[in-house]
Amino acid sequence: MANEVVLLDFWPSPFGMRVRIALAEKQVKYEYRDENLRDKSELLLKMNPVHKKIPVLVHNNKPVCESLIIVEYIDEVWSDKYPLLPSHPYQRAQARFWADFIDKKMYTTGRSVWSTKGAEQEAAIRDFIDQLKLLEQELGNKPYFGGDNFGYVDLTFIPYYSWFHAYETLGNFKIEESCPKIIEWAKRCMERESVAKALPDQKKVYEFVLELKKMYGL
Ligand code: GS8
Repeated sequence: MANEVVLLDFWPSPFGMRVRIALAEKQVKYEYRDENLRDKSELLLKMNPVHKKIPVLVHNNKPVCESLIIVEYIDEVWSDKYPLLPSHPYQRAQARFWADFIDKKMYTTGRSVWSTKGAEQEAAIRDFIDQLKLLEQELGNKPYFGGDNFGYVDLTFIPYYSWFHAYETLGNFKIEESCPKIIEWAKRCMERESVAKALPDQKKVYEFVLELKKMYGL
């Protein structure tokens, strides 16, 4: 089977970064298309008519949508390469549980951190730190959420590291003070080529968040 792979993405998207990391871990060659989300391409609207969101993986002209579903698809299609999900059903269920937790919480809480002020922002920061502490507890003394190997939960969570500087600067707090092990883990992940190449520079994301704030009049 020919493998024509196109990724519709947007560079600061933590959801897109997950897919970039997965494709890199599997050594899949693909065409990267950065979308303008203010003026979406015909291809994006055709490939994701339901949500009209990136990322979309177009594999041999067929779309797969939603980042975590895309990552699982990649793991199944390129099953001969570096495994992302654990093979044991119980461990797979646990990995999906934490990926789902990250998916439900990080983006929205992170957004509250950079988009609010005063007491509302203080509450958002507390919430954000509480979530990181839960994740830190789950990590324990393991090098990765996946144990000895970088895997599905690591790949789901690490994209937010590129947003940490924006959260910290706009919220005036330091993640490392409350969650040092999360920062150690993030730095360990950044040593992987797949991660280092997929994540944009933290300063660039910060500039992007400033633009977003201006755009939304915050
Ligand atoms: C979220 C994708 C998403 O929010 C996933 O893939 O996991 N649950 C989905 N994509 C955003 C860009 S990142 O903030 C997007 O495409 N937004 C365009 C829009 O809402 O119009």
